[in-house]
Amino acid sequence: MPHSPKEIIQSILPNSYQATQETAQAFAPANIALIKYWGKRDKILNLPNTSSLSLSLGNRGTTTQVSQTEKQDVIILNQQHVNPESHFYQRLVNYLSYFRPHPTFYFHIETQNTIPVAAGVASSSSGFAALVKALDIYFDWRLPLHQLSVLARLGSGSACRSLWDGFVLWHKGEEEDGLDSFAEPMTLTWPDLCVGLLMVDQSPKKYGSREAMNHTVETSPLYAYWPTVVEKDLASMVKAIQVRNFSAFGQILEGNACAMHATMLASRPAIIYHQPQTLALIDQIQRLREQGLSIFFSQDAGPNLKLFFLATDLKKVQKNFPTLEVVVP
Ligand code: 2P0
Repeated sequence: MPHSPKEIIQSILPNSYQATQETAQAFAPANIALIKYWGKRDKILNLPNTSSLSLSLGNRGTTTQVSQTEKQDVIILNQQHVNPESHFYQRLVNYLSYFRPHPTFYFHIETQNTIPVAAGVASSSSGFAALVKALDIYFDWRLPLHQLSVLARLGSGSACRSLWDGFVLWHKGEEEDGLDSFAEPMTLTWPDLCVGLLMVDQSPKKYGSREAMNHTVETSPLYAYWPTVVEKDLASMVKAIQVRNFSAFGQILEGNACAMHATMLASRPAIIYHQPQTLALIDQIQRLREQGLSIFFSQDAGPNLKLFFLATDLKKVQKNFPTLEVVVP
């Protein structure tokens, strides 16, 4: 039974392959989890303890070009050469090493985010998804999307949900090798649903999500309850989307994000992503809701908020939050 990322990837890829074109390019959307992924059963394979559900952000995401170069891998992010000493470079090169057709094959990767890096939306999700899509074209593997989802997950967990538009469900899977832990699109749509980003702080996060996730699993006494919360929320969320019940959708969305942060808050020492302005905005959202405006928030591993509302309320929401960046539709 293969268990290292390299063996698992080898079991998916053809035995031998080579570049079939000079360069290949692909786009993948960023995604926001409506029901969060927080905690792994396998840290090396990024296998989650729970399933999760996300919404992709349309044309906001990452475009990546793959070609070959000599001597060492070159990575260009938003038109800037990435320093080979940096953690980002090392992480990407470590991942690329799984895909070299021979040991002295070096990659030239050029990647561009159409979502501001500072917008507080994980660019690693669209980044690894765009990369595997571009590799698939470049080497002409023609892998089914659920297998590309497995490959993307080995780069970053949430990336496995960025292979599709719309609502996407990541099945946690049961197998030790994780070949059954991939995402798939839901056949549900909701054209009126809007998402906006509310920026609080653009500086780098206090703690990276990967470390914060592991710390929560290892030290939070509330973590034992998290899988039960997710299971219930996921089932109710699917129903709310099916019948387009926005009020139920929003309550589950907000409750799930808050439960994740409560679980983190109980870690020892506590992980706190909220800043004073985050709390002020949550207070404002709750007050507006009491006044009849149907808006709800979600929060990921950072102080920024994502607002969810329906298209009919767009003008009112923009009036109350002039800095809101509307990303979907
Ligand atoms: C999510 N987050 O479901 C959750 C909610 C942040 C909060 O997935 O270690 O970068 O690469 O698997 O995917 C962020 O964590 O972590 C994340 P790794 P990832 O979107």
